[in-house]
Amino acid sequence: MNIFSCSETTTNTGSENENQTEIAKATTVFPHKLPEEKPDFPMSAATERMFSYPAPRAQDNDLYTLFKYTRLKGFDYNNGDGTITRRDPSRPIYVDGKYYIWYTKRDTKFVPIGAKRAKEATDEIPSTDWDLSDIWYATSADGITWEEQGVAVSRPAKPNQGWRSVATPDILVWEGKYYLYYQAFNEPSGLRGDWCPISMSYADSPNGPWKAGGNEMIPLGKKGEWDQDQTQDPHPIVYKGKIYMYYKAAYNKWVDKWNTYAVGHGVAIADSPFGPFKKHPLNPVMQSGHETTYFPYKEGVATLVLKDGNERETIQYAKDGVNFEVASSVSLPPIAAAPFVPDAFTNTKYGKGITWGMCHFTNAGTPKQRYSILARFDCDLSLDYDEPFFK
Ligand code: AAL
Repeated sequence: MNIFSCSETTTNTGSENENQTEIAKATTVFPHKLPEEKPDFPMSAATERMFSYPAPRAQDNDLYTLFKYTRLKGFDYNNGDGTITRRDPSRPIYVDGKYYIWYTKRDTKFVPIGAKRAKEATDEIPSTDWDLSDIWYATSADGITWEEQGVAVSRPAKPNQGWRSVATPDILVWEGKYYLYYQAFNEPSGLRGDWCPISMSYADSPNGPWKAGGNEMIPLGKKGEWDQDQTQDPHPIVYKGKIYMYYKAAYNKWVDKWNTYAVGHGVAIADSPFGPFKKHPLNPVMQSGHETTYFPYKEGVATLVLKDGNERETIQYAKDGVNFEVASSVSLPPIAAAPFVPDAFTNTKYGKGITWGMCHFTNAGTPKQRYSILARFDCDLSLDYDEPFFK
């Protein structure tokens, strides 16, 4: 069939007349052998778009993958009664023959009552799954069987920043030292949305001890700015010789108007782990997704865009770490993905990508006993991979 002489499939350029002219010009039959270059004749929007992808088959696109999930061994959840949660893991790092991860751990007498009832939260009753939490760490030889080592950073005494909950950590290795960035709450999440800025603790060894290194590392935006209520999900990489800290802020979280809720990501750049982190003038650099997952890839940065927004379930790439474009769309991506990124902190000029990491599954348990579990994901987003196992 000559698809370009069919009136319904040609580009609509506006007026009836222009449209007729376009249709009249569209007489070339699209060839059976796919052209390598974009042809110079009128095409439908979908056919035009086809030439902006690296290959016709998604499977041949380096930034396409399927995901496989593995249940972890070694973590106890009180038989799933909802009183223990582990979620929002950091990226694993490999030190002295072991992988290390840090994560939010809530171990409370009661189960969370939910953000909408945050006013009823007490010192023992959490509002959300990440309220009344501390940052714990675990080690593993293979990324599947983990040994929980204990608390890395606990909630400081009231009224210090983070007294209510510390959660959602990620790690930076910089000049031989370790820096944990995490959300620090001074109120039960849900009271004013999910209000919190980011604090930092640092140590000479991944085993600690961790010293308080600063609060409001990425200050909240001024009233009216997109990140006025929260700077969350800190996710540092070393890029162009500097610390690029990607972070998240949600618009209108829990105002109960879901048509105005959205998630944006920004990047703030620093020369030292202690800051100051300077927000990029083009923030937000991403307007879809939820938790942050950014890794050096080729000369730029790639990101897994999850959960929220029109571009949810895509992998995107920015040659400059700032201006992201959709590279592929994926199915069942990991939530709160925290990949093992061997070159996250090496200031690589050509990022190699990722093959596995940690993630979480929320809403385990019954509706009244909700909690989250950590899991491992495997994927094929690495340039080093000779034998793709999913293609
Ligand atoms: C997430 C993250 C942040 C939010 C909450 C806990 O998965 O985006 O950490 O505050 O949900």
